[in-house]
Amino acid sequence: MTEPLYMMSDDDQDDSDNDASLATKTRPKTQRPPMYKVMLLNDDYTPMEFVVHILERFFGLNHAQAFEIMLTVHKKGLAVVGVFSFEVAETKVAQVMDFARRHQHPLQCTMEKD
Ligand code: TYC
Repeated sequence: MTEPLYMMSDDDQDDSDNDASLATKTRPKTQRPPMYKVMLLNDDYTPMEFVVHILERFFGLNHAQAFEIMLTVHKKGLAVVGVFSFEVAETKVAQVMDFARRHQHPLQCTMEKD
């Protein structure tokens, strides 16, 4: 049975199963913006507590979450810190890179399409 329009989930964008005889059930396809992963990279010099601080300050993580992600980067080489729109991701990368540079740490932060 076709779900009523008001019960369709956000990601159910296909209107092909709607009853085309009811004009009220047609609607234009919506476009979701592409999302970008922001990643931190490991290095041998940036202090662990500095990375934890960055994760709390710029990504709104609590201390335990920040410590966990920092340890993942330390052990695996990199980790995704969050997924954002292009402009928000770009801003986070710039904030992290600027803060690390001002404190003379070689920490690297990058983004890539999700
Ligand atoms: N590997 C660093 C150290 O041992 C810690 C570190 C963690 C550095 C995460 C960067 O993105 C990073 N001090």
